[in-house]
Amino acid sequence: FLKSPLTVGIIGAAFSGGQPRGGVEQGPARLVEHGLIDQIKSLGWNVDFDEKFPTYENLKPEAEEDRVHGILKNVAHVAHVTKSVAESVEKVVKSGALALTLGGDHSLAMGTVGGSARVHKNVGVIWVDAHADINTPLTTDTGNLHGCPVSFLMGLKGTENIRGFEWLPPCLPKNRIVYIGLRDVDAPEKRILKENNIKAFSMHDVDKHGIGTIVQKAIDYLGADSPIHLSFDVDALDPTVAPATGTPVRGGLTFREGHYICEALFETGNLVAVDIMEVNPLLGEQTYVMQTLQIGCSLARAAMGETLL
Ligand code: 4U7
Ligand code: MN
Ligand code: MN
Ligand code: MN
Repeated sequence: FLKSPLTVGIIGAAFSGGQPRGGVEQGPARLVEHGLIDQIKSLGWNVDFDEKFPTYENLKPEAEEDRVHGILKNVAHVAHVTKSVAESVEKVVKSGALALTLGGDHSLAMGTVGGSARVHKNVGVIWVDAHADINTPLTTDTGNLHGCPVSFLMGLKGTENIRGFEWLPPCLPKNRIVYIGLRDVDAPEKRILKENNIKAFSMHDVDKHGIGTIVQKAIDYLGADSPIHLSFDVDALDPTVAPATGTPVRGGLTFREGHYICEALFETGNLVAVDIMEVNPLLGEQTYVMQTLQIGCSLARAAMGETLL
């Protein structure tokens, strides 16, 4: 699906409105400052990136506009920002380049997946995360939209008629997503996964079968000729590996398991978009932040063909 010469279009999505902790909006700039662009160039890719990080503050609505959706927080702001991200991703994917979105919180995936689904109707999503992010406006306990993007993409009950999201029609069928790394799934989310027969591999499954088998099953499930969108929440990794993130959960993927997923998906030749999400450089001590930034960069490189030998 990618044109040669291989080109990556980078979207620096400096946004934190899908959750309450400040700092995650600084993820993209810090990843770039860490050398990501040159690292990618040295892998032989052309890089299309304007070095600009929209703060999205100009898309912030009036306070009243955001108070109309009960428990959901910052609805109008998230809706405006994700709409803009969808347009950016769509443009990159349409051009035959890989869309690499640097987050920012995971509500942004409404925009990233929404954007790639506009180009590839049958896109398959591999969602690597400790969480299922499939709460609906009717099930969410926190009201944080970074816990809800998948339900909006699928158009599950309760997501219809949320003002601001008119731009996002249901675009992700229930059988076009596979989860890897789950270990902190809310009770209503478990019900949604079960009722809709959504493919999900938990950490238990990774332990039982090994990451090689799990990734192969995920690829087979989506189909060998399906375009793939990888949405990688760094909290899928164990907190000892990627500590600087807003919602860490013990018992996650190892360094190698995380990278293996990226490498194996690159090997399919079918990747059209990659999200590296939830890197928060304001959480934790400096050494932990550096470690997390380094891993954000190396995951991206792994998804772009960096191999060890
Ligand atoms: B992330 C949570 F309740 N499920 O809905 C929620 F546990 O993008 C967490 O995966 C969501 O980091 C985590 O708020 C969202 C909570
Ligand atoms: Mn998560
Ligand atoms: Mn997530
Ligand atoms: Mn998180």
